[in-house]
Amino acid sequence: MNAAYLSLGSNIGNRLEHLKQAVRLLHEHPAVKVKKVSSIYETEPLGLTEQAKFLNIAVELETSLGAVELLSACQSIENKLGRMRKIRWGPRTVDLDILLYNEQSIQTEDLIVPHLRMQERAFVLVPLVEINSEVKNPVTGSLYREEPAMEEEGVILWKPIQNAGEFLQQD
Ligand code: A4P
Ligand code: MG
Repeated sequence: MNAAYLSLGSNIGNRLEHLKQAVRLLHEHPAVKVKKVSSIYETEPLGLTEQAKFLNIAVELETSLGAVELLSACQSIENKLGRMRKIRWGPRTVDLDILLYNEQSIQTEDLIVPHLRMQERAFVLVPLVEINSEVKNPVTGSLYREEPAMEEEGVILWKPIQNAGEFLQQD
């Protein structure tokens, strides 16, 4: 079995519903088990700032999929939930990024793990560290909770979540 961490974000329409559907589809995948879901954070848009605020979460998965297969599974969930792949860094119904896959460093044309910009983004780090405060950058060995970006503003706790079951059941 492999352990993976994902970051999910949505800033269009019913943001919570999009995140819930994405987590549900992950969980329904026969080769994926959702182990943990972070609290839900409302975050200021980064990159293209003239867009709506995001809801962001992190999830921990157990999966028998290889990293590239996991990326395909994430992309098919994005497509199913109607993501329009038009504007880089632009608005999206739901975006699923692979942050970490075991303790591997992967660099192919389509997949880079650890995710390239994760250590600079509070909207990625805060939910990730909430579900695992000991998680480290597999390349540098540094703890993500000690990254300076953890202290940045613009990441507000929107709804606390205790466990994956609670996340999937709430309205
Ligand atoms: N790709 C390479 N590595 C990975 C990986 N580890 N996980 C490739 C997922 N995809 C990976 O991604 C572009 C390509 O990245 C894919 O084809 C895949 O092969 P995309 O999802 O199609 O496009 P994108 O998401 O628009 O671009 P990018 O560069 O991934 O943007 P980011 O970095 O994901 O930024 N602000 C807040 N507050 N919250 C957010 O969630 N998200 C973004 C998107 C910008 N600002 C945000 C948020
Ligand atoms: Mg992305």
